[in-house]
Amino acid sequence: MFLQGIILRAVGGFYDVRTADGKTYRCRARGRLKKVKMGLLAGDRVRFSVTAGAEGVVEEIYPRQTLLFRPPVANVEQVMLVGALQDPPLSLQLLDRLLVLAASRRLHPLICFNKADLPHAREDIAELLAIYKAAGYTVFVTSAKTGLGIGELRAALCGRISVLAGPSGAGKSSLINRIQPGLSLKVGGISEKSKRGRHTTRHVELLSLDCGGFVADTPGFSQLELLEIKSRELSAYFPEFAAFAAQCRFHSCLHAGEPDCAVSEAVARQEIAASRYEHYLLFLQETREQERSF
Ligand SMILES: Nc1nc2c(ncn2[C@@H]2O[C@H](COP(=O)(O)OP(=O)(O)OP(=O)(O)O)[C@@H](O)[C@H]2O)c(=O)[nH]1
Ligand SMILES: [Mg+2]
Ligand SMILES: [Zn+2]
Repeated sequence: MFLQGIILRAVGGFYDVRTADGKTYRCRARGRLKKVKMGLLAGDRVRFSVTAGAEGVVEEIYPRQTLLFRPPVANVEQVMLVGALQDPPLSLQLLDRLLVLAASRRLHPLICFNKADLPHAREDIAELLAIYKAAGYTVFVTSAKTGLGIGELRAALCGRISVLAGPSGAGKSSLINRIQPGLSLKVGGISEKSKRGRHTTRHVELLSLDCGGFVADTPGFSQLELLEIKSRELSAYFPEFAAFAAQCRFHSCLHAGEPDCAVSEAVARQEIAASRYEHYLLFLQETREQERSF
């Protein structure tokens, strides 16, 4: 009997494969499948044969739609970028960097500002929301502590494969625990279940949501260099630049001081947020330095 499913996790040479009806099979893999790029990964959609009860053998892996290296997960559709409004302080530069990285990997990015309950949470939250909404992103404001915004966050994750990414301490694991009670993910360095919690190890795991879909809790993108991004492509990853960029005098305008640059004019009129443009220029410099070093 052949079935189809998705790999939730790899455990010591076995793969836990979840079928659409919610059953999990512990599978081995055919030897030839080990030659697949990076091997079989969490998120891979596979065809497998059932050998006994809840055991099977993975026969075939379906083409991957996306592939993340760190953490290694296949078929991720969207990335929820989580930043705390306070503790640790929010870095808009890191957020903009992660937005560029997500877009360059063809992952749909979403933004979540967490810890809205903290008394000293940023006063400029309305401004932050305005900047990122104007840039075309979907933004959530949440508190894993009080439950604020959790329903909306859950709705955005249902039915899709998502990863949560962002700095350590932002509250990614806490948010997942709120969204799907019972998972007891390790939070703030202490396992809520036991000291030997599953998530003390570094392997990646897809967690299934009752509302459908899967989410991977990650320690964040550890690879933050804009390595594979070309200076020419960079502005395409700032969605709010597009409408203006078409009006620049030069078709090849990099929006970095060229005459009649409609993007920098829009910044001067405050139609593009100064912080976004500043980060664009910083990343542009980084990508150019990378290119020069080759
Ligand atoms: N006040 C407040 N504290 C929160 C909130 N969310 C998380 N925390 C606390 O922030 C700390 C870090 O939360 P985690 O969920 O472990 O953060 P993380 O993003 O998973 O961190 P890493 O796993 O290290 O990447 C813990 O002490 C949480 O209890 C929140 O909305 N409000
Ligand atoms: Mg965590
Ligand atoms: Zn320009």
